[in-house]
Amino acid sequence: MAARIRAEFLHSWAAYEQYAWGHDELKPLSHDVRDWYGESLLMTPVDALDTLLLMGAHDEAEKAKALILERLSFDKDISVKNFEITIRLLGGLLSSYQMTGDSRLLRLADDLGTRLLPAFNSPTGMPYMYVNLKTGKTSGSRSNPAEIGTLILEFGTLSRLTHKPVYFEKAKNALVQLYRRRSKIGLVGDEIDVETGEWVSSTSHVGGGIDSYYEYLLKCARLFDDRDCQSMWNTSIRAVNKYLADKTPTGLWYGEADMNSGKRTATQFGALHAFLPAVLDLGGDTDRARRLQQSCFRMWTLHGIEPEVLDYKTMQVVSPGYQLRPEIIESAYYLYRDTGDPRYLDMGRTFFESLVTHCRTDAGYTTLKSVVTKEKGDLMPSYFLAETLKYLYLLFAPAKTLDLNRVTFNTEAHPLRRVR
Ligand code: DMJ
Repeated sequence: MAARIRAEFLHSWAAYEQYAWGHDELKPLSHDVRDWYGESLLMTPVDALDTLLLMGAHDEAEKAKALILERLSFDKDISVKNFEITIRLLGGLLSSYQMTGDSRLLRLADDLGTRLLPAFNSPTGMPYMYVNLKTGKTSGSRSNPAEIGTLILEFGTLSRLTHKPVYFEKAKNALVQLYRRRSKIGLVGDEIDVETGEWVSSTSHVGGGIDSYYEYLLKCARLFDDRDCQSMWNTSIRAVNKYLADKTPTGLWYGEADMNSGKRTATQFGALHAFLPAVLDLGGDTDRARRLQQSCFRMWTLHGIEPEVLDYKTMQVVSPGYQLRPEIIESAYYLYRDTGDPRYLDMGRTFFESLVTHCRTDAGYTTLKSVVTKEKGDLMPSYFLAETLKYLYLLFAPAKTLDLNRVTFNTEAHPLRRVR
């Protein structure tokens, strides 16, 4: 299985090389490219480099690294999303630096970190959504917990490696400021104004816009031995389990509730929510993690591949696309490494066969517009190579390929090691 997954990774990488070399992302059906900001920031090569290294694809890794070192420049007059650039580029550069020891990758990370720092210059210290890489001009005062609270692993590691505490301090302050604004019952909403510190939306859930905030509370405690993060995680996960968890005839799910009253507002769960079994398991709650992963698997097998959003009460698809997302595979990987239960390998086989059957094209893999009709979209997001195929590969590869006890994955599956 590991060899088959590696072969599919190389099929996808070859397509990127052939049709999109030097661009952010490949559009596999049209053989066209997608550059997020008009000019390329090498999203796919930076995101994919540590997967190439882990899979032992030495020639491809060398070529990708050479491209990055030759062409990647952040001296660009573009306004970028702080969160996406941090998790994909800063995270990718840092893990590749730790894996290769090539200090030029760290220099790029340091330069990028410096350019992103103005994002934190809001009245509350919570970052604006966008920052211009050349001028430092910020925009986007309405943000969300995921974009505010998913920065500390990357900024913290950068601090440790460069001996510049400012990165860690800014990201930690943002996390604390957000946590302080939780409701009386301990939940957060899914939109907040970083200038006023007021919530714009009081809808609470564990899906997109909030998801990785929780992930980083726990992982910050783990990577940096940070007691504040540990205590913020303990308090937060208690509230999440109390108000968002929903035991139904179709299994355990985590739905939506109002952050102030705790009242259930919707019974929706989707591909992004499927990160939670991994995080619950990492936090020591294997029982809930296992039960939730069973529900996620049910969501996957309903139409032969998972929808973006499902109503778990009616089991009707709410949002039918499949964006080549990794979360459910990531959870199978954590659970397999923790429990050794072969059911997670079986799940992995199902995930892989579905991907090959429905998403494979002559030029890499593509998204689906609908898991019901299986109509294809036209994009291979960089996280497909950074995360989806990496977690799938690691699920089947010998455990020694990567010791999970010695790394902490950022939310884009870039493994970060502790820095003494
Ligand atoms: C990735 O960029 C990250 O995993 C992020 O946390 C959520 N969205 C995508 C994958 O689905």
